[in-house]
Formats: sequence, structure tokens, C-alpha cells
Amino acid sequence: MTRIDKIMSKKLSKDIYKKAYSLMCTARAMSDLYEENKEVTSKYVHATSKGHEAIQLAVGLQLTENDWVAPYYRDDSILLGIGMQPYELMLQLLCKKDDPFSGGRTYYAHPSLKREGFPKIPHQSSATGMQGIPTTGVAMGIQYQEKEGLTKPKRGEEPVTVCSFGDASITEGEVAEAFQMAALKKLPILYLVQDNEWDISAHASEMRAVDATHYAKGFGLKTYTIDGTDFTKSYETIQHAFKEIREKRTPILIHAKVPLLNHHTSGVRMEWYRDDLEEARSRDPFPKLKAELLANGFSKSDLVEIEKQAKITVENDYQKALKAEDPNPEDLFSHDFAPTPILEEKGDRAPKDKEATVMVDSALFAIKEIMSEHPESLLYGQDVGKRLGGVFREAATLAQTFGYNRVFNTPIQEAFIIGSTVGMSAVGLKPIVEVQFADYIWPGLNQLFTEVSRSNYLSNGKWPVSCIIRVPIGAYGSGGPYHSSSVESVLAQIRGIKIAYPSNGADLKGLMKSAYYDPNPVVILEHKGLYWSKIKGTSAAKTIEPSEDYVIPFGKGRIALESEDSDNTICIITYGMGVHWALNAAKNHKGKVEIVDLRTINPIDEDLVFERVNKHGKCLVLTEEPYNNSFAQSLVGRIQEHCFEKLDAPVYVMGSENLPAIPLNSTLEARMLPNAEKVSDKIGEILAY
Ligand SMILES: Cc1ncc(C[n+]2csc(CCOP(=O)(O)OP(=O)(O)O)c2C)c(N)n1
Ligand SMILES: [Mg+2]
Repeated sequence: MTRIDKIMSKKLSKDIYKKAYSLMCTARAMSDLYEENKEVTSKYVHATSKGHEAIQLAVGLQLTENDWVAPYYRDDSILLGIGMQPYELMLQLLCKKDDPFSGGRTYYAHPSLKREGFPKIPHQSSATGMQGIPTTGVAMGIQYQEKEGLTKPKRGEEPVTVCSFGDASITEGEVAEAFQMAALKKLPILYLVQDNEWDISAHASEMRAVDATHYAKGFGLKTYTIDGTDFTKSYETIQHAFKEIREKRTPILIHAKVPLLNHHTSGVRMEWYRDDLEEARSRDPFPKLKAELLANGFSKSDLVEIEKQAKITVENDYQKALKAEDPNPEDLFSHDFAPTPILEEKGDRAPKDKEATVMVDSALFAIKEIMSEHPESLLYGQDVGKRLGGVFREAATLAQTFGYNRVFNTPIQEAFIIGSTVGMSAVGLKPIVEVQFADYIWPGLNQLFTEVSRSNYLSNGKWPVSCIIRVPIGAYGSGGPYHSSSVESVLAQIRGIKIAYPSNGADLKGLMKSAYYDPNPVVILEHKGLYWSKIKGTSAAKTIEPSEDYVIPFGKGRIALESEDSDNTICIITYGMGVHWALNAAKNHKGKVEIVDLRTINPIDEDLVFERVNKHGKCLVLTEEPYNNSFAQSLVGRIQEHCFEKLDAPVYVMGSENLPAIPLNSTLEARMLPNAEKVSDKIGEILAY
């Protein structure tokens, strides 16, 4: 040990200080260079870590390849700390083809990484605070794997998850769901809150009654409050917290106070509104680290040399990045979905000597088979656990069969239920989750749109989210305004998710299985009125239970009724309850009606639809939703465009009345919804056209 090492060993090793200083110089040089070249670098908006570097490097330098991290947009020093090169970060700054995170699809310091020897980074969005739930999902997945014995990390190498936030982002409601679950389940996660006391231009004094430390304590989280400009203190606190999380598998929140020394982003400049810059600059971590190194045996010339090297690297990397290739227009189309192995219908749809079973049980049996075969599958949602097995008993007995680690209740947190699948899937699990009623999917919709649906596309194919989201849906006899709604049009607007809407048990089972093997997010809409075939005219939803290996590919419709006549016939394109209304209505028009059951809403079987419409020349698209601006109405548009020359009548749409809610009173409900009689009348009208 040299004399210098002996002095340093009181604090951190010389090597760590050197790395930290070199990277802090690099981060500064990058931030300065971006500013000097703002005409070029600000083509795409970006933010830098200036002022936040010490705490960020303390984290980045201690993450290992076993760990997971969710940096936010100001965390370019975390990225340098884990070993990303300035050149690589600049490829994203300039939206180049070889941007390692997204191929030019998303902003600077919005990482996603799956690279050997590096900590893993799931897709990071720009939505403030929204990373909390997916990242807590990672920690929940790690815990599940350890409890089930699917992973057996060596002592001291247990994975840690880091979720980084700005101070203002934790006022988002969804962050509370994440904190709640981490504390409740004792998840191995470190929440890092970098408190610069600024939102964009709104100051902490306008934004919060208590700071991150006091807020987190309310959830039962252990906290450390530190000066995030003090590198040694930051490093030691992170070291201590990581050790604690690795050993005790427990969540911790570190609240690090830092000054923001750069613009909020390249587009929102500090000179417009900051009145505290002098005070902020007095807390700059850079001179502090410099002084610390000088006091610990480094010479001035050592530091000058490190700084010089950093500047040269940054300048060279910038010149190289400027010349790097841009994406091609055709690159736009890759990775909307990851390829699925299920491309055709397989297995026995109606095995002999079996009796018909209700649709709700077909789903239950499908999940039982999946969970028996695949230890990486688990089921969670509100009330799906041991006592009830779902409010529709659609998960009955599963907790007893598979244990409470694999089937469990969640708090009332639709955002967490949906968004956590991003993290669960990232660690290699296959979560099956449930939203209790379609009416309550709205609090989860943000996670579905912002995080789940875009992960694969914006990570350039690295992080598809494989999950099944079960959603009981539809009107089933005086369910009223908050237990009857249809939501498929809103879901169909979200690109990057698949949607099934089966009308019977066999389809539900085959699609559930197919969804399980699909590497993409799938929403399965399960009509409550069809679960037990209790509603008059829905007995066709009861089917023989298909064989265990039965699968139905997404995007393949089914002819639910064939027409017999050769002229003046109509085809009805529908799904879910619409299939049953149409089947009953068709009895009044013998031989005249063909029914296409779409089975999946995204992808949609366009080939089948156009072929059948062309054959009949008359078509009704039937939905349970209010029809204006609906998925059904947009399908009508597509049909007119593709089948115009073969049409003998306008393509009609029929659905519920265009009103905000389905009233509770049964007379009003009946007036609101389509039914077999109304459909029959409409068929008569179209046939007479
Ligand atoms: C959900 C959402 N709402 C608003 C924004 C716009 N926005 C971007 S950054 C920001 C301020 C975030 O402040 P903080 O979390 O403290 O991070 P800082 O920029 O101070 O590091 C806001 C409001 C956003 N990106 N996402
Ligand atoms: Mg802030």
C-alpha cells in the first residue's frame, strides 16, 4: 500500500476517487459542449446532470451486472457511472441509428439496456414519476423468483433495483402506489430522490407540504437524507444501502439534496426564471470533489491531466457522433410487436365425451394449466387471492392450489396492477393480472399507454412486455353505470398492445393460452354476461372445454353462423356479446345471415372481414359500445374503403346509444343497449335496402 492509498483508505480508494473525478469531468465537459453547440445539440430536447453528478456517480459506480436501474432524464452521470461511453450517449442526443438505447426513437438519457456485464435498464419513458411502478415491478419479480427458488443469487450478489426520481416527480399519485407496494412486500429496491427543489419553474415551496424523507416515512419506508453534492458521503450511503438491501431484502429511500446548475432542459432555460443560481452554484459538487482529491493526495497536475483527457474524449466523441448514420425511413416499422410463436390454431377445440362448461370455468382451467406447467407464471389483482378467488370466482381455488406467492391480492391500485407487469416481464416472469371491472381500468390506462405499450418499440425491441391483463367487461343485467361499461375503443387506440374479446369459452381458453405464449402485452376482455350464460340467449357461450394444447392465433376470426341463401344475404361483423345478439336475431331471417366473430380486436382479421363482406355485399358492424367514434365505426370506414365496389348497401354500424353511462334502472338499461330484437329489425332494414 502506498502512502496515498493509506490516506485514502480512511475514506474511499484512490481508484474510486480517480474514476469519479474523471467521470465528473466528462459529464461537465459534455454539458458544456452541448451548451456551446446548442444550435446543433438542441435540435432534440435534452437535460443534463450538472449539479447532480456526485450522487449519480456514487450510484452508477456501485451498480453491478446483477442489478437493475431506472434512471430518469437527468441521470446522464448514472449512465457514465455504469460504463456507458460519451459517444454512445451522444448517439442518442443526436437521434442516430446506432443509439444503443432506442435507435434514434427517444430523447437523450432515456435509456434501455440489456448488455452483458452491465446493470439492466428497462425502457424509460419521459413521464415524470411513472417509472416508479414498472421499476417496483422489477423488484417484485426478483422477490418472486427468489421465493420460488427460480433464482439463487450468491451471498453478496443479490440483485438490487434502483429507481431514480426528481423531487417534483414524486408528487405524482402513481409513485404512492409504488412506495406502498415496496413497503408492504419488503421489496429489494432503492428509491433515489434527487431534490433540487425545482419542478420546471415551480418551486418546492409551491409543490409540497413535506419533503421526500417525510413523505416516504408515511409508507413505512426507511430513509437516508444526505447532501448529494458530497461524493464521499453519497458513495458511502449508497454502499451501505446496497449492502442492507442485498442482505435484508428491504426497500430504502435516499433523499439527496442537490443544486440544479443547468437549464431544466435545453428548451426551458434557467435565465428565464431562476432566482437562486448564486446560492445553487455555491453548492456545486465539482469543486468539492476537486478539493477532496487534493486533500487526499492527488496533485493539481494529476487533476489537470484527468480534466484534459475528459475534454479530449468528449470533443472527439462529439465529432464522431455528428458523423454517425441517421436511421432510415424504413427503420420506423420495426419492433411494433415481438414475434409470437402462435401462428395457427392447434389442438382439439372440442374433445369427445366432454360436457359443455361455462365460460368462466374455461378461463379458470386455462390458467390452472398454464400455472401448473410454468413456474414463471403468477396471478395478481384485487380480490383474486385466497378468500374469494375473484369477484366473479374466475380465479377460484388458484391461490389454494398454487400458494400465496403465486396468486395474491393487491391493494386497490389499477396503475400498479398494470404497470408492474413491465418489470415482472423484464426479469423473465409471465404475469397474469386482473382489473376487477373494465369500468376501473382508467386509473391503469396511463401505465398501459405510457409504459406497457411502448416498451418494445422505444427500446428498439429489447424489452417487450409479456403479460396478460384480464378485464371483465360489459353489461350483464342492471350492473349500472360503474359495472357495465365497454372500453375496447379506447384500448384499440393504444398501439403496441393486443386485445382479445372472445364470445365463448373455447375461444377464451384458446386465446388465453395463445396470450400466454405471446411475448407482447395482451388485454383479454371477458364479458361478464357470458361468464355463466345466465343471460337469456347466451347459451352458445358455453362450450366443451378444449384440450390442454389448444391455441388460437390472434387476428383470426371465426364464422359463427353461415348463411344458406345465395342472394340478398348479409354478414354481421361483431364480437363478444354482439355474437349472441346476432345469433338470436338471425333466427328471424333464416338462411340470410352470416356472422363473423372477430375474436380479437387487435390484430383484426381484415382478410376474413373483407372476403365475407365482398361475398354478401351487405354488412352490419355490431358492438355493445356507444357507436359514435367507436372501434366498430372505424371498422365500417375500413370496410367501405376496401369493399366499396361489391357493396349493395351502405355499411351500417349498430351499438349502444351515445350517452355517457349505462343507467342502473333496467328499463333505461334495456333502452340503452342493443338486443336481439333491435338487431333483427336492423337486419330486416338492410336486407330490404
Ligand atoms: C407526467 C408528466 N407530467 C409533466 C411532465 C413535464 N415535465 C417534465 S420534467 C418536469 C419537472 C420534473 O421535476 P423533477 O422531478 O423535480 O426533476 P428535475 O427536472 O428537477 O430533475 C415536468 C413537469 C412530464 N414529463 N410528465
Ligand atoms: Mg426537481
